[in-house]
Amino acid sequence: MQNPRSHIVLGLGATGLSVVRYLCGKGITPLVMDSRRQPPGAETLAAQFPEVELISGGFDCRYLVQASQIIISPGIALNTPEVRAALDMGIEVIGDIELFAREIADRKPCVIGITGSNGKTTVTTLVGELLKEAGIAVAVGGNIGVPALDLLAQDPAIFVLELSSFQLETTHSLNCVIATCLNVTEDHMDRYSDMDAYRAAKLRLYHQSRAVIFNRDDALTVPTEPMNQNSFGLAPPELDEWGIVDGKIWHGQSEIMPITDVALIGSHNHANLLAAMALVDAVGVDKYAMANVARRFTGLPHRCQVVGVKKGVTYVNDSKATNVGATVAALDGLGDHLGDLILIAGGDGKGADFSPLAAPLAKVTHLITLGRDGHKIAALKAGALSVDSMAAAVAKAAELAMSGDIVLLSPACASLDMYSNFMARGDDFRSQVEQLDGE
Ligand code: UMA
Ligand code: ADP
Repeated sequence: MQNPRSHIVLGLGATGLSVVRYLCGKGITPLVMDSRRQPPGAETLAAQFPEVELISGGFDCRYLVQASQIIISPGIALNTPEVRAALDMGIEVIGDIELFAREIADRKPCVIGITGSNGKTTVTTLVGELLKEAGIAVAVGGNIGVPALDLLAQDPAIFVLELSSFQLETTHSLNCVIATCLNVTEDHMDRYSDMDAYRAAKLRLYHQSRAVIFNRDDALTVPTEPMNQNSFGLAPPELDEWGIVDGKIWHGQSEIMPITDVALIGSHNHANLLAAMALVDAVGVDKYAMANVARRFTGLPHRCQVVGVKKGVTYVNDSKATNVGATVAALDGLGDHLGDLILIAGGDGKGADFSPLAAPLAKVTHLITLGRDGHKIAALKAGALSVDSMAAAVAKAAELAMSGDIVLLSPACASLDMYSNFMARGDDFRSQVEQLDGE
């Protein structure tokens, strides 16, 4: 009989539950531990897997050091003392993506892997849409929301996985058909000792892929050793690269489409589109399918998405810009637009250094700030206006804007000082825009 504590699932939540489902499906009953007193998923676990024991409110080292395998959730750091103790004893500690990789190891490579600091969800979704357009059966998951192991039931031709640095730390044998690291900018510094460690976690993906696509405009994405590589970037391409020439997307010597036909806005999103095209090219998607999707994919909610045009003013919701890097990208991406740019920013800054915003703020004609740390952003630009609600911010922006201008909500901050999450903040912005006069 199986030792009931040979497999320990560390962390419940979405990942832990998917691991329990997978292991129980294989006839293995794991022990689950979570440091939280009431971990999310506990009720589901009790209802669907009454035979699985859950220890909550802490990790019990006595069991951990006797396990044969520990499957750790991405939200738990590998240097947690109890986990370190198990690692020091030589016990295998892996993540859900590694279990997934082992399950599909006998198949020919069938995973497209996507990582990066910003743009992962956009590119992952785009890749899924491009494959569907080409008639390829696809399952999309990972950090984007559906745990990878839950995708196995769908048995598609291609799995598209959004992968966080946390997930990559505990993944060793993914064997992607192709993979990308879109960009590397500061994030999750509470989990990493420095940028090198964060970057190294991301670039682990390259070593688990037959071919890699890097970003020519971001030196930190360039592979550190020779491999089967190609690149995307906003400048003209050389050889077989992906890039832009005179307002048109090109793949090497082949013209794909004019940028004016692309529904996504902002040059960072055009970079995302190039990355997605480069990835699906490797599995045989043709340029007609690429152009069809690019013409209709307007982006995901809350990520530089146009939510209305009123009196000729375009309103853009980028509420997902919860870090400085994302707002810098939005300003760089939209800053070359001909009309004025009016920015609404601020919220819970999570202790971030806002100084990288100073230079891109030169592209902004009017800055309107709100939220707990709005004043820190306001201090970077003379004449900034401070308001105390989204309604006031949108009303002020509408008063200042003229036909041809863009009003951008891109807070560079988390929303938690004023909203339950970034979606609620973006929804408030959209509803204030909808209430403005004009078509
Ligand atoms: N936690 C504890 N104790 C535990 C286990 C978790 O305190 O014992 C905390 C973690 O510190 C974290 C939270 O619980 O704050 C959630 O962690 P988790 O590992 O249980 O998360 P899951 O519910 O399994 O969701 C995870 C990803 N979350 C994280 O990596 C934090 C989800 O990405 C992902 O969609 C899901 O697996 C399916 O793959 C979310 C995310 O925020 C969107 N990711 C980060 C990001 O995108 O920046 C990396
Ligand atoms: P992720 O899944 O990596 O968080 P998203 O696609 O959800 O990425 O976008 C998150 C934020 O980053 C949004 O504000 C979006 O406008 C911005 N963003 C999207 N693509 C890029 C990019 N290539 N570079 C920088 N910022 C980006």
